[in-house]
Amino acid sequence: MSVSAESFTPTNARIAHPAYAAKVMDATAAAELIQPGDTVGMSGFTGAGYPKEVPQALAARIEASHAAGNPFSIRVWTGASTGPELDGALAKVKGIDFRLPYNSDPYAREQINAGTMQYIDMHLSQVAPMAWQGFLGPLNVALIEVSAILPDGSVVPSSSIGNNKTWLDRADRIILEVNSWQSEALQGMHDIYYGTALPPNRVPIPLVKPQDRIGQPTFRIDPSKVIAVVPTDTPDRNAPFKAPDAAANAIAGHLMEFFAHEVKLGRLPQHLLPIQSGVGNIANAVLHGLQDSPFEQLTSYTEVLQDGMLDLLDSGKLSMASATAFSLSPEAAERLNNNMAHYRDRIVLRPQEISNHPELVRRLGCLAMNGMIEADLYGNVNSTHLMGSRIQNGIGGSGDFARNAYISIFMAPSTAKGGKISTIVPQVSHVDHIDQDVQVIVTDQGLADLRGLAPKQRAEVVLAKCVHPTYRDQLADYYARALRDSYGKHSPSLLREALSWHLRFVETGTMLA
Ligand code: 0RQ
Repeated sequence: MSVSAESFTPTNARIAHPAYAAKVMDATAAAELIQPGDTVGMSGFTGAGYPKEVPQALAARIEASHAAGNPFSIRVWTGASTGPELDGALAKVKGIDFRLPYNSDPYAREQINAGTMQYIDMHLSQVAPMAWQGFLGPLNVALIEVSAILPDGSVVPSSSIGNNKTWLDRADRIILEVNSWQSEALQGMHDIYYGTALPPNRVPIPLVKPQDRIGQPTFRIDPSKVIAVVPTDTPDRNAPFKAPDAAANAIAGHLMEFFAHEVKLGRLPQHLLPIQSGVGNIANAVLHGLQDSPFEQLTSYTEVLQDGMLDLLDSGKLSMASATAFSLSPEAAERLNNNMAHYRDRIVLRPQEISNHPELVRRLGCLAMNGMIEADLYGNVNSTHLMGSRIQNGIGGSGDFARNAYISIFMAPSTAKGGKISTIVPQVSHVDHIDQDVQVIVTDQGLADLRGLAPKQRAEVVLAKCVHPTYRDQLADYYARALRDSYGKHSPSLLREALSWHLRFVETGTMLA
């Protein structure tokens, strides 16, 4: 039913335009509008701003269809990881046939590793431009959480932007979830840049400082494509952070010392350079380390804002932060929501093709700090695959930043699985970041500054600084024999032994523990 503008009184203050109010329906009805086999571009980035109602209703429909002997599934594209109401709900009913570009949901992870869900793990900055190139196929539906539809029909994004601009532009049909749990004061925080194009029409992106605003605060949407609007007030669901443990604190300590040294030598400015901080507890511990550091007036040009970033903003250590999403514990999300107007002036949320854009990361000179699964003696890094074959999450934005950063840093505790596995190995079992893209490796044992070093020099520094004492002799012995017996002596390696290093952990059941 359509409503004329004159007679319109909004029933939900967040849906303040008649064309959209006329499309309001419940999640079950909206889920009926998604067809078996559809490719659905969903919002969501690290547990923020993902649709919460329609995916669950769709999962219920898929389950019922399955029980009736007509199983079906869809293809899901997102910004990055989402929440249990999306990936979890759909994966549990085997409702996802194909997924991109990043996942951290345990049910989806099991199916990906069982080989029953197709998964493309992509650099996050490349998803939108590749969707426009066309080889990923058509996008049937965009299912996007937003925080409000304004009286003039413009649409205010939610707690993440991710690829939403692209999904809204590219999809044939649009379903919006309007989430009134999200603060109204989010309005004005976003910067949606519409200047991207494919070659030969690409132009320079006019952003030269992390705080620059180069776009507009709302999405532009073709209202004729909107087929459903679903109100909700369900919170974003993020896991709480663990308090930093001894290893995380040691890593943070080594990094602070390194930054202070670089400032002293005049190789980094006093306020450092824009900080990019990856996901997880170690990254959060490093942000805590900055809190207690002598550095002031910091800026951040990053992908996600974790709890530690809010603390740095509160203390005034951080002047501003640019990202594409929040990734907050429930307590920090509440703090943000209650004080959104205060944070809004110091936070900019952007599409992920801009937050992670190689051109911008290179121009700004980001200090990139990302987690890793393992590194080898030469500084090649595996961020994604346990034992070379089982994917954990995905490369995410780590590659966007690592190759283009001013200093590219990777960090992990020196051991995994309760000390049974060394995270420094003869040769990584899967390569995400080649040694040219890795300048610093940090473990709880120490920091290896690999800049300007040739391969054998790198190996010596990694051995001396990063390896846990339990594995030091074993790795030193391997390296000594590699120096002697390797086919080539540029990056000495005993191939058979290096590759079998990991096998014993699989064969002895360590990976099942
Ligand atoms: O498995 O839980 O079964 O024991 O791997 O390990 O220590 O919980 O990992 O949360 O610190 O994340 C690289 C995954 C680290 C993350 C990675 C086992 C370990 C455990 C997970 P269990 P932790 P963390 C911008 C940046 C890529 C994306 C990225 C990541 C499980 O940082 O996803 O950087 N990075 N994005 O036991 C065998 C080893 C192991 C190992 C760990 N060496 N061998 N198992 N594990 N090391 C943000 C975005 O892009 C969104």
